[in-house]
Amino acid sequence: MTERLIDLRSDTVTKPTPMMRKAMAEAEVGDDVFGEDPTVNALQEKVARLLGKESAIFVPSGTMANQLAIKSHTQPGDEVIIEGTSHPYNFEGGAGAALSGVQFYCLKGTRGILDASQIDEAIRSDDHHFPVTRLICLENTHNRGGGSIYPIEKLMEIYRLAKSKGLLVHLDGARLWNASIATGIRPDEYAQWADSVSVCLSKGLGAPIGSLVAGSKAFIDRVHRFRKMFGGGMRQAGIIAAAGIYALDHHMERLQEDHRNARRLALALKELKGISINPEHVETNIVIFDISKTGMTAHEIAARMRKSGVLIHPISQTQIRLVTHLDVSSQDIEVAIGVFEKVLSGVETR
Ligand code: TLP
Repeated sequence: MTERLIDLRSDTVTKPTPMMRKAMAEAEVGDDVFGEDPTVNALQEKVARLLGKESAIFVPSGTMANQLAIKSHTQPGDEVIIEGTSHPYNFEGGAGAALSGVQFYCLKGTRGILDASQIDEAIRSDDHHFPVTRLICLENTHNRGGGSIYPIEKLMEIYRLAKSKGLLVHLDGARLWNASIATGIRPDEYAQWADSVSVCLSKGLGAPIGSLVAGSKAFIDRVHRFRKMFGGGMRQAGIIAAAGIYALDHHMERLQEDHRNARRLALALKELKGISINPEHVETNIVIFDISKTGMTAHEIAARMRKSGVLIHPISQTQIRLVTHLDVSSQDIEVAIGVFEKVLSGVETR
């Protein structure tokens, strides 16, 4: 048997549980391109309800969800205001430019979080020299911000600003569930401050695949057309939608455990020589920290950790990201902390 690895690279690495696989195997299915898959329809209705939107549509990935939203909200040449470390701008292969022909206006957030006043300054005036500002894209929780949570008042202010200027707001809510469980603010309370929301089932919720975009009925009709164009129309997709329904019903509340594990990791890392981290900044399941004073690169540390069975994600020469999830227990976290202590035991500086 191969040695079991503790995989802290991402919450996308989870494997479906036996009960989830059972739900998938037993799912009623039909051809979803004809709108005839009862399980996909049930998932779409469930997520629309959870987000307080008229309609939702199932798509294969978070990237497709975000890009369909951008495509459906904009015209080529439009400008999209976004935070500079955000997922749609950095980690979606340049899709905004390639598929929608939009240009991004990047702002610098505090751990990914923007203020309405910053956005206000970035909105273009009505001048033929300028691109047309059309859309504001936000991310909650913010991945590169270290799983940071958008304060709901800020979302409200930004949405009100957008409406006063005739702009649209899209929320990348790949980990909106984490924000909701951490704060007790319901997903629909967050979603009311956006015209469209994308959510993922394949991150902390532990489904193997699947995301949704939610919004008004007219907007989702437009997304549906582009989903077909992008090749995202799926057939007996109830098999994977069933995993999503199972995940929403059974894996939501337990996100608290992931948040506790992330906090425990952060507190332990803070005690290690050469590591800089503020555990107060760890609000959900993502832990990002700086290793520049260890005398090693992030990749060297990752290689040493891997030899002892712990996988971590170097996100730059000097920064490492850890993500807690369904497939790492609190015991695994203690083992991972022990391995960090061993790998960093020779570090002199602090
Ligand atoms: N994030 C992945 C990687 O792509 C970096 C991860 O390991 O965190 N929005 C946000 C905020 C995301 O974090 C991700 C995935 C996506 C969208 C895209 O989702 P997928 O991978 O399903 O296309």
